[in-house]
Amino acid sequence: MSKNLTALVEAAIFAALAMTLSFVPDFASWFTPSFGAIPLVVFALRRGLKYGLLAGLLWGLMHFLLGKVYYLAFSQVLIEYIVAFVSMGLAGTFANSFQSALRLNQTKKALSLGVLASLLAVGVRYFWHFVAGVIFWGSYAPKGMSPILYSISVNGIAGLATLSLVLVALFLMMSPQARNFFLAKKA
Ligand code: 218
Repeated sequence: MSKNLTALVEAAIFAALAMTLSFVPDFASWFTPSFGAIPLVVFALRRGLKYGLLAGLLWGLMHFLLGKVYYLAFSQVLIEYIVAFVSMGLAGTFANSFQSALRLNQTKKALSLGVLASLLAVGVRYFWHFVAGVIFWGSYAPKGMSPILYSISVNGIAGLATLSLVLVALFLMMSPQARNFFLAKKA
């Protein structure tokens, strides 16, 4: 198989994996972390920005296929299921430097780049959920609470919880065997 085709197939597989994890029940309503962020960040660090963005897009689109979309308005759905999910691929910005550090056994440097990648991806994604929260979800705020404060609390906590999951996974994947999974790109 050509290299591009392999990466495309992997993007579809990782988007599907992320989507499977989106079926973890919302045990904490909108505070529930996004487990699918783990495979998405791992994949983006393996294949880079272009394929990472594609996998994010596919993950977002799968919500439509499987009826997992919370619809309040067209622009809200666009922001929360396309823009926000595509943003997860931004982790791929650091794929080259991350993989170079791994190849040189600079584990601490690799981990720092991984943290940066996760922070960017999860941060930008939840920024969009925050924006949508202010504009569209304000009526769900407790009585007397401003939509901005409500959205910051909900999406801030969910974003931080998601980031924690991704960071734990990344840390575990620094082991000498597991780290090889990241090394898909040319040196
Ligand atoms: C305040 C608030 N409540 C709910 C939402 C909707 N939201 C939040 C996070 C993630 C997702 C995508 C599905 O996992 C959605 C739709 C919000 N943005 N703000």
